[in-house]
Amino acid sequence: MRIDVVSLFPEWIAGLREYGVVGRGLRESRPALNTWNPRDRADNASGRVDDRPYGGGPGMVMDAPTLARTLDAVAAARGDDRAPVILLSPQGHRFDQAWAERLAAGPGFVLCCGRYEGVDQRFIDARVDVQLSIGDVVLSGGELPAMMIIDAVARLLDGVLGDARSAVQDSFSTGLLDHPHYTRPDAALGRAVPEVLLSGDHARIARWREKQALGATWLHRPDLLDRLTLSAEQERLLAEFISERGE
Ligand code: 4HQ
Repeated sequence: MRIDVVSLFPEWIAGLREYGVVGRGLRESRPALNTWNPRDRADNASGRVDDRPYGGGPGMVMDAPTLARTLDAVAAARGDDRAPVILLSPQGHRFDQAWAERLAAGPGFVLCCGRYEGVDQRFIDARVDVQLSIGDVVLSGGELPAMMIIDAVARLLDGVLGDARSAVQDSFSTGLLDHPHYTRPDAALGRAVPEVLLSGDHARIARWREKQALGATWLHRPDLLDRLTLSAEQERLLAEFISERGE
């Protein structure tokens, strides 16, 4: 997989290579990450890539021709695959695990990061395939959303996570929040580890974890439960969680 990022701050994006399991994957081209600075394709000596908005108002708008020339260079470097061009924008579809899985299954993609007030609408209409948003919050640029997307996608690729089960068991892949985790020591901060986790009874541990995951989702994200059809066993575990909660 190949990911290209168009950004006025390419060094920030490239910093992803330095940290964690995704950093290691990127260093080993899983996925290959390339950055493109629109400033390198500005048509003026000062490297200006923005201009004042038609109609007036505050701030600056990234100009369409400079971004289009940058995308032309990306397309030439990628060759002719059908990689979608994605613009990070509060107007986009909400990025979630389903989007991460969809993108991880494809040939890669091109992320365009806007700055200032945004980008000329003609660039969006002519060259952008899909707009994605990381949530209802206003950021100063598309770089952090782009980095979120790269992280979420890269960790789904083969060989990026140490243990393939990690991705399968993730919250949202199961449709539920995660169960609690504990490690040594067995008494910490005046609290014990739940006895079942020390029992060595793997079936009982699996049931306890499933019950905690269902319970956490019921408590904190009931909207996620509405989207699932629980098995009879899951219904029973959740009912147990709810009744034990009162005690
Ligand atoms: N932006 N999800 C870039 C965002 C945003 C978001 C605001 C996009 C500023 C220039 N992007 N413009 N939320 O807040 O993706």
